[in-house]
Amino acid sequence: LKLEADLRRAIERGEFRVHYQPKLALDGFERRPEAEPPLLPPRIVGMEALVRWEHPEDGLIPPARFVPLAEETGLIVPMGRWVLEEACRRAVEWQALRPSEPPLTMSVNLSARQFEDPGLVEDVARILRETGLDPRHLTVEITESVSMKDARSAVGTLRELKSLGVCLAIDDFGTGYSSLAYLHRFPADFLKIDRSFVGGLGEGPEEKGLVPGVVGLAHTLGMKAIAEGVETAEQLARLREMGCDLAQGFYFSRPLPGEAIPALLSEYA
Ligand code: G
Ligand code: G
Ligand code: NA
Ligand code: MN
Repeated sequence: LKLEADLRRAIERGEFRVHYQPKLALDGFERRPEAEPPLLPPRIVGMEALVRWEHPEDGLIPPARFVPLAEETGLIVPMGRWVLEEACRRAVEWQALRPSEPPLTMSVNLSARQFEDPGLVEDVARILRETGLDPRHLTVEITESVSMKDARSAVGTLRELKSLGVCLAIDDFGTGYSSLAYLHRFPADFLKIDRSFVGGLGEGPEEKGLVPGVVGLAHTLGMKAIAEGVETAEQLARLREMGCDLAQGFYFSRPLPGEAIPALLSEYA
């Protein structure tokens, strides 16, 4: 109960922080079928915004410990607006650091309550306008379970978001119960392979077969595949072999405070 009261005050007091984890393009992204190209080093092409709460007494609290409560109380909606605004502002700032590179993209997570909020599309449009971020450089991530909870109405909301020009990602794919009938109607751009599958790469034959299967499914549906939770060079090598487009994980970088990102960008330039 104290946590709930604290959470209510956290927005007014500005206690939320956003950390950012880079998304890297693997070589498969630009592979030409005729040539056997040398492997280019992975390049940072985007960031995922991940919220934290800097509690005055308890220190930095991870989202697993307060997002469910924020969701229950509805506080996730104003909190999410703040995260989105902060992330879009940062994206514009960091794009300016690399004027000759393709513009860095920003990904933001939306929970069920946010996704169902009738003001969502208007909020996203307003924040894009106010921050000046090109809609094409924003990706909204919703989990497979949120997208399938009421798949018919989800398709409608996804289409509205899409009509703003933003990109869409289906997060934690493989952990929910997807209907392939709906999945192929989702106007999504990215399919994020849950890290529990990526962690199994290099183990038994079943685990080995699953990830290329999902990469193939993404491509069949006209989406790019993103592997989450890449922790080892071996996992990265497997993912490149199977043509996975993008990767995220501790192997490249943990989520970092915004202040640390300019240095990270020059390290991977
Ligand atoms: O940051 P961490 O690696 O602990 O993320 C854990 C979970 O919290 C992830 O499932 C992620 O989707 C969720 N999460 C992180 N940031 C946000 C956010 O800004 N909004 C919402 N709705 N969920 C988030
Ligand atoms: O939205 P999502 O639930 O996918 O959020 C990503 C979560 O995964 C965050 O909690 C982030 O800190 C965590 N994460 C990111 N990279 C790795 C990784 O390589 N290994 C593990 N175990 N967790 C990771
Ligand atoms: Na996510
Ligand atoms: Mn995920």
